[in-house]
Amino acid sequence: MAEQEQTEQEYVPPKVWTWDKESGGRFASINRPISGPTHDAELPVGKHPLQLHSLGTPNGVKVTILLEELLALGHEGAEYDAWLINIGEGAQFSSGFVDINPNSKIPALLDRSTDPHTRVFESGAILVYLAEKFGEFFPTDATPRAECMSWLMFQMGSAPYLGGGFGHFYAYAPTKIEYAINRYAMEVKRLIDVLDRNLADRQFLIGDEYTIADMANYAWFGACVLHNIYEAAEFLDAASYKNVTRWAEEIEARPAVARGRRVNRPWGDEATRVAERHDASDFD
Ligand SMILES: N[C@@H](CCC(=O)N[C@@H](CS)C(=O)NCC(=O)O)C(=O)O
Repeated sequence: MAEQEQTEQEYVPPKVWTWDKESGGRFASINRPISGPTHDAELPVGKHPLQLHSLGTPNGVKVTILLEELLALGHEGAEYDAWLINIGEGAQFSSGFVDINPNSKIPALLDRSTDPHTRVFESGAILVYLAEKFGEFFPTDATPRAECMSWLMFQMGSAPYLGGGFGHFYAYAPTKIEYAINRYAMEVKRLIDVLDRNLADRQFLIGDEYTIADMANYAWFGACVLHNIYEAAEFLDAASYKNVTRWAEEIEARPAVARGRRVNRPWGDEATRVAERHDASDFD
């Protein structure tokens, strides 16, 4: 620890940063300071209009939960092919993937039912696109719509603190840096408390209606309070957020949510994995 503190104190940033060594943290091998493709490869195309290229992380499951909810309501046009993008192997840097997401992050969607085809990247944008396309889970009246958009953007803005900040420094960084862990633990606890207070007298984030804002926030904060993400539930005292826990449990009990959580998940219990989804029968 003393050695670690000393190293941090001794580091004097150079005038111009250069990429001369890997950070050593988990996932370091896929981090680069430049964007764009690393190799040529086409994306596969399935039989449905909606082609999702993703992985079952919190950002990925937001979209598969919405698609399964839409299908549960009978929207046949929401049938989709979910292809696996293995980010650990750099599949997000293929030329085909970069064509639909220049930011090389899952999830990315291609809607082939439109002319020209519509590409959508950023999970929040995909949720809004699909909710508008099918007229579900996104209120049309201005006031609840603004409330829904506000909680959706709250989630989009907080994921980098929860994942990129807290998760990275608590679970993935090569050394435990007290300053960084304190900074992000403080912010993450504050964010969960924002949700907890809002949910004290609301069933869902905007009130009585279940929306895309719930799906997005559940994917990340539900993982915090129900699934010990980053193995930090005890550290963050997640159980103390009673309203968030009640809300997350209610969402998780929905059959469409259970299906959405299984898609593009090549890890975990073999009986429940659905690495790629092309048909409802893939869940059998
Ligand atoms: N703001 C983006 C974040 C997406 C994101 O960070 N995806 C991660 C997996 S959860 C990823 O693809 N990482 C690959 C990489 O960083 O190279 C969104 O919400 O869609």
